[in-house]
Amino acid sequence: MPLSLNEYFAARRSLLDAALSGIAGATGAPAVLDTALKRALASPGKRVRGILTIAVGESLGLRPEKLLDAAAAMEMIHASSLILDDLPAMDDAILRRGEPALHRVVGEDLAILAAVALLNHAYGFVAQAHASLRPRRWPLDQVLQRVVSAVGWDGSVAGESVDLHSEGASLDFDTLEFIHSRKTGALFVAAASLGGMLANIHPAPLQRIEVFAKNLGLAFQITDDILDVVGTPEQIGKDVGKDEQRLTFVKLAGVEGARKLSAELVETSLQAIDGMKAPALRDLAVLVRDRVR
Ligand code: GRG
Repeated sequence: MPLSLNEYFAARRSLLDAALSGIAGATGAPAVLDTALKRALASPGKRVRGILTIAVGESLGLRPEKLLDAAAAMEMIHASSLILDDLPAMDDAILRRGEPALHRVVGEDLAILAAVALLNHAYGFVAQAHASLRPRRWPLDQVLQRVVSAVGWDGSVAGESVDLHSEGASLDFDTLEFIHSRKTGALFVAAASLGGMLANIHPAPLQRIEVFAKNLGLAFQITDDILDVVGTPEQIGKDVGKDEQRLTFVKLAGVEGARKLSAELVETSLQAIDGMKAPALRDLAVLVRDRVR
């Protein structure tokens, strides 16, 4: 019998949590850094990006266990971006995942070093996943390039830099799309592409999966903006009202307008995979549409 929606995500999330705790238990880092890494890897994220990697690979016939290195890599990249984003020089956050932000526990120096270490080793895990799965159509350089550009100066880092320096920029859809498709959407696209490439996907369906993930990532970010306004720290596990200085979809369209936009993007993402045998991806889109944390 197929697993129900929540059972599927709970089951994949616990596989992934176990993989991350295995990584945390074997870093070999000096004790001071190891403490920071363990905290970062164990903190209770939703694991959406890693589950996206698993769900795409699984829809193409790979067993979830085969996708854990790649999924862990995506979560390590995401964790490093959260640590950096929370620093006083960026968002100056107090709370993350219901716990004090990492720099408030281990200090800014070790938090930065942990973020750099996680990001660095994430690429190692992508390479390891590629070596064990050997997808014929996708050589390692192409797989790595997808991840590199999602993170680097044309990806998440680009989005964050414009976001932080957006004072005076015009509040219009194109500017917001530029920031958020890079800040958040790009990692969703990389996570989905990675699962597909490791499962040896053909180029045409890969394009459709990428359209799915891009729209879903943007919808996810819009909901994040909404929760920053309507949520509470207890509910979402992080500070609220942090977006006052930033350009957000809520500022552009109001809460109801942003909700509508997010629902439309989820619809577009679902259309992109219409007819594909990927029920977990459809379920994931619905979860993103309806999420309250
Ligand atoms: C190292 C990838 C990398 C980037 C450096 C700091 C920075 C540049 C980018 C910040 C990007 C950022 C924080 C985007 C926000 C994305 C977002 C919606 C985060 C919340 O994601 P959830 O809700 O968090 O999935 P959990 O805690 O559940 O994992």
